[in-house]
Amino acid sequence: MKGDIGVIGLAVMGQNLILNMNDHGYKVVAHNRTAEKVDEFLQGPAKGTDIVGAYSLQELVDKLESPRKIMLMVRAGDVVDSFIDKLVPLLDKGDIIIDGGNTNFPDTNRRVAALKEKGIHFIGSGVSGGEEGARFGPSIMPGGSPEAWPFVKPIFQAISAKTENNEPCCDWVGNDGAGHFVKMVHNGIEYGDMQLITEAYQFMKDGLGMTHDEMQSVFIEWNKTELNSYLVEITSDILGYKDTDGEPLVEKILDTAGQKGTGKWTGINALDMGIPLTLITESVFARCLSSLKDQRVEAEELFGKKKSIVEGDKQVWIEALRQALLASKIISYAQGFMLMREASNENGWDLNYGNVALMWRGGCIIRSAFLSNIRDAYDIDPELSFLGSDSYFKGILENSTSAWRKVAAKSMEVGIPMPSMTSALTFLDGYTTARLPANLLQAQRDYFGAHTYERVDKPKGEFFHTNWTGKGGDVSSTTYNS
Ligand code: NBP
Repeated sequence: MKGDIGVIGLAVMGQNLILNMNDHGYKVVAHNRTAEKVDEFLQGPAKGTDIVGAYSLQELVDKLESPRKIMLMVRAGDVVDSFIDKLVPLLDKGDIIIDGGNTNFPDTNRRVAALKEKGIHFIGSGVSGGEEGARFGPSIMPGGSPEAWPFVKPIFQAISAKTENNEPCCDWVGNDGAGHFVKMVHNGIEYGDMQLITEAYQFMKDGLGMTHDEMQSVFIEWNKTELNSYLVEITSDILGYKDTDGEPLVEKILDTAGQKGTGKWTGINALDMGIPLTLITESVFARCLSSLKDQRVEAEELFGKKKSIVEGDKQVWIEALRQALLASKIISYAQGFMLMREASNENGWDLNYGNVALMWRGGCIIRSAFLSNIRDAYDIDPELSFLGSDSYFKGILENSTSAWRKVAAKSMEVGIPMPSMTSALTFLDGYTTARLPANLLQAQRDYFGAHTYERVDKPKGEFFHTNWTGKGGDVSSTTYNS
């Protein structure tokens, strides 16, 4: 009997996805560049299963049922291109290559188009959930050649995480690089969620002077509220974890955050598309700032920074912080969905936002109860332009604004950096202000560069230039927005 699917790449993600596919009754053929890893896998974790090995790409291709489905779980970038180049001469028209790595979506756009010309279908799929997700049910976000989806769908939906209603956290996202785009935004949102939690932690630790056991209890309680999520849950575990000397391990970890680029890509795309994705971008910058450790240590001394004590009823502050965190999180998701909406319009992807929320509901790092509410919001209005306008989320934003402002103001007053929580509030203030000061900005642009402006008392699209000083000419610059 031939194999149902081939997987190339036997590192942590590949091995666990293969074992997951095997559990669901699929016969998997496993290949890896370094052939010894095939043997190690077959004699180790795959022992006693139906998984078979292939020591060359030709052997892999020969062992697969047509149309062949070959999934790459290798390092993103050139390695994917190199496998595609080697596979294509061995494949038949109608065969399917899937890239399940963390690929930047323009690469997937390019590969879908290039392989289409050769009659090969290509799927670029986000896979989230790390090792455990891959093994027992990840969130899977596939996009690319739609013709390939019916062949891959049963396998992907079988191995994916399921919601509490047993719906698979995997569905077709859209054409081209849509799957990898949605995975990129997922990772950006992950940056935002993590940053918001760390800001709450710093407020509690430095401002309120709470112990780690107290903070752990707070996160345990928060996890029983609308904030219920995987990241809040693991934060409570982390805060309770003691090193061998009985002290909290978290305080022994160097405070410089790493990043692999997906948050940065999300920010770059937001800038390219003109979407105010402030919270995620601030979260990326917060990681950049954290990496300036030596400079920060010197600057704290240079500026003689004092301890940031927050006075007042601790319980009242903790509840205010919870509300500020929840409201900021709504803004983060609202901005992320705005970015996906813009990308969908620009690329003709026709994204289904309710389905995206469903795919993130289980299996992935940002899984949370909150995503069910997002799905409900898009069920009510599939074209919702701002998540915060949905009645459920609007209610939370309105109820939390007062507490959110108190936390933001206090953090500024005592000097606790909370870039993401405060920028989220500023975004909401801007978004809900009908008249912003951009009129003055337009006047400045026209003053120094004859960039022209539109008038509130004239139809849109009519441009005016004023000779502000009486010395400039009447020639204006051409009007365009980049
Ligand atoms: P890695 O990203 O560490 O990739 C390891 C695989 O890439 C091995 O099979 C390795 O083969 C192969 N490879 C490398 Br590295 N360089 C190669 C080359 N020049 N030619 C051929 N093969 C090469 O594995 P991973 O952590 O399992 O991740 C796989 C993909 O999934 C990545 O794109 C990753 O970003 C993504 N992802 C990872 C996670 C996670 O939690 N780790 C989560 C979600 C997505 P070798 O054994 O011969 O060196």
